[in-house]
Parts: sequence; structure tokens; C-alpha cells
Amino acid sequence: MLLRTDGGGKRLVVLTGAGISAESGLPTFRGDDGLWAGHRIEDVATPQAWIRNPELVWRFYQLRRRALLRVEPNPAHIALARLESAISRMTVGDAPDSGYLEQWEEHWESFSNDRFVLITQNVDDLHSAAGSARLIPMHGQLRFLRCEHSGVIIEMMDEQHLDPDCFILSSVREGGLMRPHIVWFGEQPFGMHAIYNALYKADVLLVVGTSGHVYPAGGFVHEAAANGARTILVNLEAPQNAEAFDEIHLGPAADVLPSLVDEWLAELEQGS
Ligand code: BJW
Repeated sequence: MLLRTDGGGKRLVVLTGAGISAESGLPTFRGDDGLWAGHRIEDVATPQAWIRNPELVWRFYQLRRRALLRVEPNPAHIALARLESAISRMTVGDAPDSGYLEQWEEHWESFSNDRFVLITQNVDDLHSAAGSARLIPMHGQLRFLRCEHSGVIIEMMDEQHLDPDCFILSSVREGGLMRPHIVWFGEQPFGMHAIYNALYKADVLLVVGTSGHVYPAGGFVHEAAANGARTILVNLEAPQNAEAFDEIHLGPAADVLPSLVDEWLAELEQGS
């Protein structure tokens, strides 16, 4: 039984990447039609790029922020939300909608002992839209901007916030800017304490739609396996860290994941 032991429930940690949002119409990073086509990664996703050419970086992220307005969760996001509501026992508060990073870190810590934690590398918010609550968006969120001087994080998705040709000024220091609330290469991902805490306690790690190219997320499967977790992958093709998984299901996540979740939930119900 995947999610049940004689003594009670097992702990499930899920890690998702760009592949889970592919069928919602968002391109992955390293596919043929990947986001980086037309942009060298170091031109848009590093703090150095922001300093060197803020107009280019701003435009790149403003177009992606605008694209959020026309995408919806697909059956894979919805399957994970169903799984969470079936197995989570603890109550969890709402994520902050503005404030400082510490407030989010506190929120993520509050559910790292739960039976379900969803870690996503995605910045698109489709998991929240599907109803996932125990969610750690480790690479940031497109719908927020962050003041580069004070660090305050604000949701800014109104029409006047989405202009690719117009920066939003920081209210703290003259000439300062609001930057994308995104983890760029060389920056520390968010929620790492809550993430490692969850990984060390995981009985099962389910990984969906990620190439394993980017660290630290590419190493989570090794961390969880070293602590005895069963490791399961759902991906379109075998990624570079495929040998680390106990079980692999190849195919589009929106096709594969809903039936796997149905199977696991049926097993749980039979056992209860
Ligand atoms: C489907 C599908 C379908 C398609 N269904 N599947 C040398 C060695 C090791 C590490 C390093 C190194 N040199 C530098 C580093 C560190 C660096 C790094 O990893 N670099 C690598 C390039 C080598 N990492 C960092 O700098 C990170 N920070 C860090 O390490 O800080 C130190 C620290 C760590 C921990 C504690 C304390 C300190 C920061 C990484 C930031 C990543 N940022 C990005 C961009 C920002 C967000 C944005 O603009 O959107 O995040 S990069 C980009 O890659 C994005 C993604 O979240 C991330 C992962 O990509 P993902 O999701 O895997 O997408 P793809 O496209 O690669 O794969 C999609 C997969 O889906 C494929 O396998 C498809 O087959 C599959 N698929 N359709 C199912 N329908």
C-alpha cells in the first residue's frame, strides 16, 4: 500500500516542475519550444542580468506575468489537489498576500510536519488555482513583485502593473525598482528549511514534470531516497536523474497522474 501503513498514514512529499504545466499551455524551459529559445538563460535569469540589462529582464518577466491571466490548471494539478485533501489531517492557514519573506517562511514551516507537502519549482500559481494549500513555491511566484531595497513583496497583477515598457518604482528609495519575485541562478531558493524538513520525514516522494537539471531540486530525490523514501516519477521522458527512482511512469502528466491518484485513493479507502 503506497499511502498507508498498519500504524496509520504515510507522509507524501511531491515535487513538480514545468512539465506539469505544459498541458495548461505554458512552455517548459528545456524543450524545443522552451522559454529560453531566443534568450540566453544568463541574459534573463540572473541577478547580474537584472543589473546589466533591466529592460530586457523586465520585459521577459512582464510577458510571462501577463500570460498567467489566460492559463488554467489542468487535470494533473487538480489530481494533486484531490490527493492533498484526501490525506492531509492538519489545518493550514492562508498564504500571506503581501509582506516579507519571513512571513512566507513561517507559513511553510507550519505544514512541513503534515502528511502532504507540495514543493513546486514553478512560478505560475496553477497549483494554488487548483486548490493546493500545502505548497512551497521554491523559485518564487510571478504574480508578486519585490522591492529591491526593502524586500517587501506585493501582489501586483492589475493592468497597470503588467506593462512591459514601464518599470514600477520602489517607494523606498529614489531610482529603486520593484523586481520579479523570482529565484534567479546564484540566489538561494525559498523555503529550504521547511523543504529539507519535509524531505527527511517523507515516506514517499512523487516527482512530476521536471528535468532534474537545476539544483537543489534535482538532488531532492537522492535526499529522500537516502532517508528511506519510496521515489516515484511521472514525466514525459526519462530525465537525467532517472536511475534514482524506484518507479517511473512515462507520459503526459495530465493523462498519467489522475489515474495514479485514483488508484492510490482507492487503496486508501479500502484500508480505512
Ligand atoms: C512533461 C510534460 C508533460 C514536458 N507531462 N512531463 C553545478 C552543479 C550543481 C549545481 C550548480 C552548478 N552550477 C551552478 C549550480 C547551482 C544552480 C544550478 O542548478 N545550475 C544548473 C544549471 C547546473 N542553481 C542555483 O543557482 C539555485 N540556487 C542555489 O543553488 O542556491 C544555493 C543554495 C541552495 C540550497 C540552500 C542554500 C543555498 C537557483 C536556481 C534557480 C532556478 N531558476 C529558474 C528560473 C526562475 C524562474 C523563471 O524564470 O521561471 O527556475 S531556471 C528554470 O529551471 C526554472 C525552473 O523552475 C527550473 C527547473 O526546470 P524544470 O521545471 O525541470 O523544467 P525543464 O524544462 O528543465 O524540464 C521539464 C520536464 O518536464 C522535462 O523532463 C520534460 O520531459 C517534462 N515534460 N512536458 C510530464 N506534459
